[in-house]
Amino acid sequence: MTPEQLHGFREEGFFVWQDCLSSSDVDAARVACDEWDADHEKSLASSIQEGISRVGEIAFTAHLAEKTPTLSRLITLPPFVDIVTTLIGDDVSLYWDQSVYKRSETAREFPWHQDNGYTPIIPDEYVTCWIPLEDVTLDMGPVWVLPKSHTKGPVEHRQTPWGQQCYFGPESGQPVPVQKGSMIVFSSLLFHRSSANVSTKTRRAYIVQYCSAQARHKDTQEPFNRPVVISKGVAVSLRQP
Ligand SMILES: O=C(O)CCC(=O)C(=O)O
Repeated sequence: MTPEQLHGFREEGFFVWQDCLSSSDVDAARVACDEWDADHEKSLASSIQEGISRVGEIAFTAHLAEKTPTLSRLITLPPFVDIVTTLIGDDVSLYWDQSVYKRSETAREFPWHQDNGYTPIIPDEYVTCWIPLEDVTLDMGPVWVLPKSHTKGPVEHRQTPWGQQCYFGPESGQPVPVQKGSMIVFSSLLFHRSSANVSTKTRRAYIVQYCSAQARHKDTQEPFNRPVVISKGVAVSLRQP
């Protein structure tokens, strides 16, 4: 990471790392995510809504890296190792990973939240990498951020039918359209949302989040116990089934 990127993360709560992934690595991730998403969409067809996923609108498909060699390789490529050893330390766990597919003409935005609003841990801050699986333009429902909002620390969230929400004010924030091969790196404490997809294409993204290997559940103080991906500064392979 450059000093400018580190400054962006600390001061603004995010930065975009331009052109850090090869086209072939992103294509391979997209092929894998497309398959998992197609399976998930089929199962959503019978339940309509599952958590915050809604058939024909938005699908969050989680824990893919542990069962997909392409993705377990992706999440320990050098840019990720650089980000997490700089921002978290030498012993790092996979907090969560998921594809997020927002279908064409999904009118509803995904509401303002901090990632901490879902499953909070100690230490509070962890790191989210939002990876577009193709160019994501303004009309496709990109991520919007509220710069510097991470400095508020963890804030209260309200459960809404569309997800946890922590901000109901007038600020619209800053859109972060991002091209294939680049990614958005942000603090789990940063307020962010994603807007409507008014394009004719499904907006496809893969998200991977990292936390300290010593992390604990905030409510129970129990160890968080997620797979270690960096040990003593070196990438560790996730075991595949
Ligand atoms: O990709 C999106 O549309 C929003 C996803 C998001 O903010 C999240 O999963 O925390």
